[in-house]
Amino acid sequence: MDHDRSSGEGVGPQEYTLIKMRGQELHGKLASLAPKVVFLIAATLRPETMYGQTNCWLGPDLNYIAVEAKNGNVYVCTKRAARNMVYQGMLRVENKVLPIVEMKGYELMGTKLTAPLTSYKTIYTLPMMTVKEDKGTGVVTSVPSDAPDDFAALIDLKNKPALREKYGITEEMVNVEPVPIIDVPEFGTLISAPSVCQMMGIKSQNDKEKLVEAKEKVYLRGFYEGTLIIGEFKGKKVQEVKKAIQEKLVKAGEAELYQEPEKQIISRSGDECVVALCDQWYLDYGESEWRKQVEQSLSDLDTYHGEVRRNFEATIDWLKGHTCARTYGLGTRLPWDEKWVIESLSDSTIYMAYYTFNLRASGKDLVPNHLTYYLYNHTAIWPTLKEMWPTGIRANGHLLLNSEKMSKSTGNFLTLTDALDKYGADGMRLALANAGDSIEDANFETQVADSGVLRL
Ligand code: A2H
Repeated sequence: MDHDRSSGEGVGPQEYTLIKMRGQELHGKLASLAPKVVFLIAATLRPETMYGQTNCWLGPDLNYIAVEAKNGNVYVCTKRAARNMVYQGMLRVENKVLPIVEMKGYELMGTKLTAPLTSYKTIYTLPMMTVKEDKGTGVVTSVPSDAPDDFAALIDLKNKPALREKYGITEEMVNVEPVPIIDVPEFGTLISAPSVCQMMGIKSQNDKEKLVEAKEKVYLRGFYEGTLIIGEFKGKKVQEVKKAIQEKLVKAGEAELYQEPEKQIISRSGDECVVALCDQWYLDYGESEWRKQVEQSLSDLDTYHGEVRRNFEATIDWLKGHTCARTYGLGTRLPWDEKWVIESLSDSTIYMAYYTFNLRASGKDLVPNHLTYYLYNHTAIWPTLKEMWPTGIRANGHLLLNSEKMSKSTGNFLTLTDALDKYGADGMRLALANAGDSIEDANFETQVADSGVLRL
């Protein structure tokens, strides 16, 4: 749906494992939910580290809601996460977010929880200042052995009685230690996150810059070189067991899979976009015989520019099965299922066969999608008639106006007629000649047009 976005073009979905942390004794606003079973659901990218959970993090000033899941349980997370879940069919109410309770993170501090795989029978919700409202569920599981962020936030709470007091946290709740779960050759017998934090002199979650560096070190090595030293998959490489542990948790009802946009996406109607689970029609781009024909068609094609050819090659390399239809908007009806309309980048891929000379000229942003579909569709319609295949594609950069994107919605916009009225044909020619060559963006500078006219 790239064409329907005002920002976030090319942004894809990110999958998280939601770890279900079950409330043992509920206090405050959550107490009213009994006898329902309440879970705080933590979003993680590292399900294989769940053996090392010591506590759960919440942002004290973030807003949380409780919603009813499809299975009748109650889930606590941010409203934004619940909205994605609605569209993924995870909640009981299907067409909107219906909070049963709303609360601030600080109201939930010190909640007793049971979490899967960890050796701690009870873990507590504790405050972490860096939890983001716009990522995951706003509930984060803490694995201080392998996540420097978690380790730093935990030592803050251990070292600062005033911080504990502010949020009603007792010493007992932070009386946990990092559990050795992953062996990384480079760190010897040491536990990754605490040893890297110590080496780098990290004393608190406020050491933000050092933490960025520490995370790079720990995550890369832990993931690529680490071996599990605990549990059912003991002795196996982290990379090999990640998926298996995730599946096991999901099967046991201890986790769910959830997706959200990997960065914020705003639609042209101004809404924040979600990842939705929908029926779709796919075109089988990438199928090996079909792909061979497309590679043939590309080798016969004049691209005028090496970079354009390389972009086509890279696209053909990764493009597999592509969703091609939607249920709204303008476009051609899908012939075999008329409630669908062909989405705009997949539509109009054949009409160029009518070109009296066949050169296709188009924006370079269409090479990785529409123009590649265009090659695929020509070879599909005329598998044996090469004279019907495209002979030339010339890609151009985008037209910038005074170094900014031309856009009707922002007002940075100039039509051909307006420009001619303002600067005349000569001013225009000078500004265009100065605007740039090849497939780089062309920059029309009004200053050049203006001063050109005066010089003439
Ligand atoms: B990970 P990415 Cl052991 N705010 O889980 C801040 N951090 C959040 C968050 C939020 N709202 N939601 C999730 N996270 C954390 C475990 C773990 C994680 C380990 C090692 C690395 C690691 C235990 N904490 O993540 O920005 C969660 O911490 C390294 C990337 O989407 C989640 O996985 O890439 C990770 O950040 C998601 O970060």
